Amino acid sequence: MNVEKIMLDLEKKHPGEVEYLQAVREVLENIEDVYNDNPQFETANVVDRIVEPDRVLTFKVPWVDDDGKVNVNLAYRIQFNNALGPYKGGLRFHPSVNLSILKFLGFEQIFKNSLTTLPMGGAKGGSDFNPKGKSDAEIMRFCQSFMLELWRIIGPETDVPAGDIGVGSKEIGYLYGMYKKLAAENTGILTGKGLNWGGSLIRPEATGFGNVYFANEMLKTKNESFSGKRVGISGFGNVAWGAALKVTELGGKVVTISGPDGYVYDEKGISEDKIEYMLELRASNEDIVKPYSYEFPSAQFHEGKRPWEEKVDVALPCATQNELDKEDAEKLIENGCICVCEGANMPCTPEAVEVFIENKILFAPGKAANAGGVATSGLEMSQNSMKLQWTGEEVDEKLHWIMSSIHQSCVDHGTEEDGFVNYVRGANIAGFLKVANSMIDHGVI
Ligand code: NDP
Ligand code: 2IT
Repeated sequence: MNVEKIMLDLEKKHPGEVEYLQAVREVLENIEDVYNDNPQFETANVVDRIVEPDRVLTFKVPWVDDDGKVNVNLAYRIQFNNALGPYKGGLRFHPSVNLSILKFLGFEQIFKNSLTTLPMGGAKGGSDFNPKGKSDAEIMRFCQSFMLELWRIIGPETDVPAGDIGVGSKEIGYLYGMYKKLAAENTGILTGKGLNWGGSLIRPEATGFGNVYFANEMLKTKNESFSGKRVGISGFGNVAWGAALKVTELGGKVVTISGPDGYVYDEKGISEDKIEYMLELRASNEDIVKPYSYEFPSAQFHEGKRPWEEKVDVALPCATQNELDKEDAEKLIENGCICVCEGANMPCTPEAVEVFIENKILFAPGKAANAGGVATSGLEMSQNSMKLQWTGEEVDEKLHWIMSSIHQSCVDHGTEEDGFVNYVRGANIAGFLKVANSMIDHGVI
């Protein structure tokens, strides 16, 4: 494989798909040696087959707002690769959604799902619909119209969607209701469901908890722990909330959260009722984190800024892609940060990742460190198939085991001669090998 040639061809075929091309380049650069050392991959031309999705469904979603006006949004489902199991991955509702962003997320999901140890392929979907400022009735009508198209290509053994940015339990409920009606069945399609109708305990917390379990494993390799550590978190959504809960439980102090409007710094620590307040903020349907500083006077709001300028020991970027750049990375290093563990998907730019790796600090990519969400979705699917519900302790124990095993895979495939663990390389190689070998087993299809 020649990475530069493949990237040139892809850039020609998919001009302007910046995020997708960024995600593909990262994987290819990291697997290049392993790929070229194993001629069976080239013989089966795995690389050309893995970088293109199996199929992309694009559809329009017409819906009526509360004023009676007819609106139209664009929507997609990218079924990327099903070598390991049914297509699996979230749905994102955000005005920035486009084909490139969903292709990057679907591509990442292949390797992430492979790392979880569970049988799941990779997919992603969503729409440029903005749930902010919409009434519940508008969100319901949008979700119903969305599912009127999507239901044709999903199913419990073919493609199982879940939430992502802008899609939480409310949206999953409306989507599930419409699917159930159309398909006339109740098999548990969609994960992240409500507890009363097939959901799993710990799924809401899972991505954040898993992220902190992973960071804890990284810290252990340096005989460190969360106890007494200052932790910077970005975002104030589902992942940021779960991470804040677990960091606090492990004795760390969360000092920042952020939104598109800026970040909040709270020297007293964001814990207990302050973490619960994050749920209110997210549910308020506003696009801002600023109200936190009115509610808790110990906090300062920094308008239009990112949290990475604060002095922290551990950074957990949990908001969105490319939210931490080279300058932010240099600032974190300058301030003595020892560990950066991605809760969001691809939150650090390639230049930022380079800074972390050059400085040999602990750095984990989202495809390994935020896999706890989809892993617990996999556990939700298992419970649905068995028609039973595990206790929260059982699910948490399995999640903990899965995160430790992902950490071990990264160590096994990413340890360099001097003992430094390159988690980016480790995660990409471990995730890729399982998928590539399965594709070869299945023949050219
Ligand atoms: P949510 O919708 O719950 O939260 C997203 C958060 O990020 C919101 O607080 C949002 O604010 C904020 N945000 C959006 N854009 C920016 C920005 N430019 N700067 C700062 N904050 C911003 O989504 P999730 O918590 O579920 O998702 C967060 C990340 O984690 C995404 O990258 C997602 O792909 C990833 N992820 C999610 C998983 C899950 O199970 N939910 C699993 C694995 C990864 P606002 O709403 O005001 O825009
Ligand atoms: O990015 C992700 O892994 C998710 N949004 C969760 C996907 C899932 O199917 O639970």
